[in-house]
Amino acid sequence: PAVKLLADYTPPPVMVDNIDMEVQLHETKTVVTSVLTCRARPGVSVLELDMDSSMVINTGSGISINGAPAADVSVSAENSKLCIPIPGDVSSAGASFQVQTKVVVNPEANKALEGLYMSGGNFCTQCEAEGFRKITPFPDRPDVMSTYSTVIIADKEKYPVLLGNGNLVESGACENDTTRHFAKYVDPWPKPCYLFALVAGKLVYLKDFFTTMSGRKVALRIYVRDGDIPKCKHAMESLKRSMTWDEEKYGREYDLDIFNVVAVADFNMGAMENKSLNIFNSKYVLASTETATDADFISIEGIIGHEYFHNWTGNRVTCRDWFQLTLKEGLTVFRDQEFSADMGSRAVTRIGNVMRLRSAQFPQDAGPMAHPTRPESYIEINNFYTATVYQKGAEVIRMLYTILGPDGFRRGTDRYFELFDGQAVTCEDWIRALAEANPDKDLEQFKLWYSQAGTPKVKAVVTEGGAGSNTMTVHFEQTIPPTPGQAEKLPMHIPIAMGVLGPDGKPVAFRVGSADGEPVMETVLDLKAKQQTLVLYDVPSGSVASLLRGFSAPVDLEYVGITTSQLCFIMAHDTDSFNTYEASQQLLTQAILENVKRAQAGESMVELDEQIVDAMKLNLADSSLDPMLRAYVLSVPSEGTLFEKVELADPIATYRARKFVKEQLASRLESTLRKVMADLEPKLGGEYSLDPTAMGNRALFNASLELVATMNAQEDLQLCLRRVENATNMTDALAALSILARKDCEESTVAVSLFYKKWSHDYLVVDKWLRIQATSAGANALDVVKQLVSHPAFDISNPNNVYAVLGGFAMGNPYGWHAAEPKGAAYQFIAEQVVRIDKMNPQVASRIVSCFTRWRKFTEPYQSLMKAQLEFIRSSPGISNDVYEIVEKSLA
Ligand code: HT7
Ligand code: ZN
Repeated sequence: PAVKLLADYTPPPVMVDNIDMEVQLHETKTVVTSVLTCRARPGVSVLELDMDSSMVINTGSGISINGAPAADVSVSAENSKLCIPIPGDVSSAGASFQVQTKVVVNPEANKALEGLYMSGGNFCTQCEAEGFRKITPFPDRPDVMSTYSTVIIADKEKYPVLLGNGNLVESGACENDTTRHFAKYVDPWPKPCYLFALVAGKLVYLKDFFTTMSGRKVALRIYVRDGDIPKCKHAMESLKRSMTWDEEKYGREYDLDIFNVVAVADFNMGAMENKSLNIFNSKYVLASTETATDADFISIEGIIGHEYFHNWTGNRVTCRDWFQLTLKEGLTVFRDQEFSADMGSRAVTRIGNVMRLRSAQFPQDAGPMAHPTRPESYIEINNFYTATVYQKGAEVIRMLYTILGPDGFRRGTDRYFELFDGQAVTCEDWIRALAEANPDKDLEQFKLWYSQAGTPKVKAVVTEGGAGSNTMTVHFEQTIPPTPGQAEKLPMHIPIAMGVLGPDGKPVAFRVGSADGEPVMETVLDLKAKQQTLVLYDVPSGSVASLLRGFSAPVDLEYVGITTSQLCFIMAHDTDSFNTYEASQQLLTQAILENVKRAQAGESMVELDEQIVDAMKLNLADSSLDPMLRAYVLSVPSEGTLFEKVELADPIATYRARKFVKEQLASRLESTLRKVMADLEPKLGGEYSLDPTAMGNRALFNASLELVATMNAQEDLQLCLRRVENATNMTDALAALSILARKDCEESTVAVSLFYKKWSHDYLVVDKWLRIQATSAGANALDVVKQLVSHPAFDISNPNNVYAVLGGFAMGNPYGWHAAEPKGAAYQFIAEQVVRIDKMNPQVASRIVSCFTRWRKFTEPYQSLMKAQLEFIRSSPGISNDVYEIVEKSLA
């Protein structure tokens, strides 16, 4: 397959200023007629339109230019380009000309869920990144921006609701066929074709309105299947909060009279920001207390916000080419993270962001798929909707925010919109706008974050009294590991936020750089050189430095020589909540890794240090702390993050050591845990609330219950069972179910079956039930997963089901996945499923095949057995480019 290179970019030979579409919807034969108003660059004599082999086109009579049949039209060898010669008189002097095409497509046969397809009996579309070419021939690239008018025509009974981008300008019955009706939409804002959307079906809606800052009234509607309206309230409230927030924080107002959201059950990703017609995976819209967890409510708010924020960062200002994807995604993730932080608890939101970065992006940055936030080459762009482009991309924006400060950053975004509204631009353009608005800042070196892959490692050595009395010297050294295609790296610009805790645990006011500098409580060091030293003055002896506060840069920090007691001290006293959490995670990581070595050597494990137990007790018992933070501090690092800490990971020894430490926490903290649960109990009843404290209380109770349940006392198992049966909210029911699903006991069997009986009518809750089993089962997980795949509730063509069962097993259950017997049986099963799914839906298959990417990370026999399955997939006939790219790069 062809490799696309950023270096090969050239501007579009033909611009399309406007497109008029007519879409005659039929399940198997939809007819799409498009009229493109084009302008060719001088010297361009052939109009090349992207198309897809699945569409039927009559190159003889199906195409005309300025009303006359086009001559010598050809379709390129792989059926991917329609080549239409432009007669000389038509394109002379850059004049506009009109090209009409007519094609037939088959939505019902489209199981790839890209282009026009059917979900639950309704028509819908997904065009990002390159799906528009599956609907109509078009220069399918984001730097071709056009205005759109769309006439949608469909059977009136089966598809009463017809939705398109922009404003509805006309609708009614079709004159020539009374069984059909039409709706015409006009979108006045020029947009790239990946933002095109249409929906037709039997849908009902929740309506509301929003008055913008300039006083315009915008109609808001959320379209769902009959019966689901009561579950749309949270999404609607989130949408209104997003609209207000974007006005207040960025001065961005919504620009049309209507904003629609549609929920569909079959969707490859989370949601899509189509202009004024966002289409969502229904799991990110529908929520009620009974069916959705606290985490679901938070995700819905974040994703509704994310897609809405794209209206400015992505839609009004878009990407020049797909290499620039992080321009819109990194910035929009940063915006949604900040929105969530403002709506809930800032500290807790930040910890969640970093957990996600570390569990998904750090491994990617250290493996064969590592790429810069702005990749330089790809085979299939759908493979680059990655944690690096999204999550690391958001960290890049966050660092810019830290470097420029809130006011400088806002000046920069204002300048960005002022310069580039209505254009398709690059990451360089973004930095240019920020730099123009902040002439005192130099962002040149910072740009390396866009071009260098790999997680920088920062070593910090802290010494006291180095340059005189009452000083603290912090010496930093940065190294960036080699990544595919990038052996050597230049030092990066890394902002390191830091503070100091005095010997009494109180924050210290210190001076930076000279003894007569201004006293500050916190500073941000611009680490730019490979090695750099910072001297802090007025620091009392016995103080401890608190480094990388708030995780101010996406780096792997090694605080050389920090002791267990200093980490416990930070955990107890730091005013930076992120570092409180971080200290606990480092302490637990060290304890687990020590025991991994012992497990490998066949030695007995060492108990948890008394200091750690005491620090944990202190945290647990401190009811003045945010309960969610207390729950996070108690959380044991995931196996995935532990694997990253060693050269070669032994999954079984890691599992055993982690389990041991968890049991240690449970038994050594038992009385405190039980007291916490007893104190929380009365606060948990009453009306369900999404207030951060209420959510934190539930999280802390459930985290405590999970720990005490590791001791398998009958009364705790019974309590879990009762909670599965009687909990009035899904957060508590699911937490209890996941505790039991990990065990081999009577209560577990009963809980799993009664949960299904209770919820079999709700496909989103059934999805949770599928995932919990796939992620929780132990050594018999492969058998469990095989049963789930043949369960009537599982549909292999539904991405959510596949991600829940196959993704949950291969990427969310390290023990079950690696421990399956005979060794490698689970890998073989998943490889076979990948090949099967790839025939229907390459995007989903390539997400699942990523479970093999890090095969080199594991000890034998795991690595050889995983590699063998990659080779099996590579040799399977007809694999898609999507899967091929991941497999080939993994094996390289
Ligand atoms: N911009 C969207 C990314 C996307 C997507 C969404 C649904 C299905 C397939 C997709 N391919 C790419 C979603 C977002 O980041 O906002
Ligand atoms: Zn996005």
